[in-house]
Amino acid sequence: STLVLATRNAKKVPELRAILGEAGLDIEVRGLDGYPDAPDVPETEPTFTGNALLKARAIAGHTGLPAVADDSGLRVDELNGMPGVLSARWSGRFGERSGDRDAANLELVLDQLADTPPERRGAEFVCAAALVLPTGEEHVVEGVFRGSLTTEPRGTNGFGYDPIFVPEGETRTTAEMSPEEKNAISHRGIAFRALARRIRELG
Ligand code: ITT
Repeated sequence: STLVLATRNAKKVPELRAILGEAGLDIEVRGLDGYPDAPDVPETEPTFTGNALLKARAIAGHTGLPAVADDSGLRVDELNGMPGVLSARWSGRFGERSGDRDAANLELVLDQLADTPPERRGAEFVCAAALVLPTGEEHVVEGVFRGSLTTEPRGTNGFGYDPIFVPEGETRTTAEMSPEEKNAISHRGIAFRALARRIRELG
């Protein structure tokens, strides 16, 4: 069988493919590359779950195939959970999908925490993953990844806030880990593995 992952982020497709494979599921995962007319769904909901469902519903409707979408972001304790669902757009550099945008977002968080000591630099990545079937049936799961924020960016792997995020019990940032190491413990890894279990239960 086939499912479509509703993302334009090229790093997410191989990750879901690998996780479904490890779960023993023989499912072809397609990105949106083959669907140039797929709607670009604005993330207008106030929650990760709401946005993941919006995207998955739109792509299931467009393709007629089961669709998975995820919405994710960083919640910073000291900033009362911000940037949260605004993580991709935090610095106001709307619409950019370049490393520049990521760098601007990360610098803004570091600036806002300039006076915050190490013991109050806690943060978590959150990922909601939604599966919508052509029948309209919907499933949502969530993954949370606790850690703390550095004062300087370190590492070149990953994307977004990875250069400033150190997982609980680690000394390296997630940008200093291999993709496999990060996926084994990350919010998206947790959510996608939970989704794989859900798919297996569906048969
Ligand atoms: P799609 O919406 O097309 O899937 P996206 O990259 O914009 O792609 P999100 O809407 O889930 O994905 O936005 C997540 C933002 O949160 C992302 O731009 C990063 O700034 C941050 N983020 C999420 N997961 C992250 C991770 O694993 N490492 C670093 N930053 C992350």
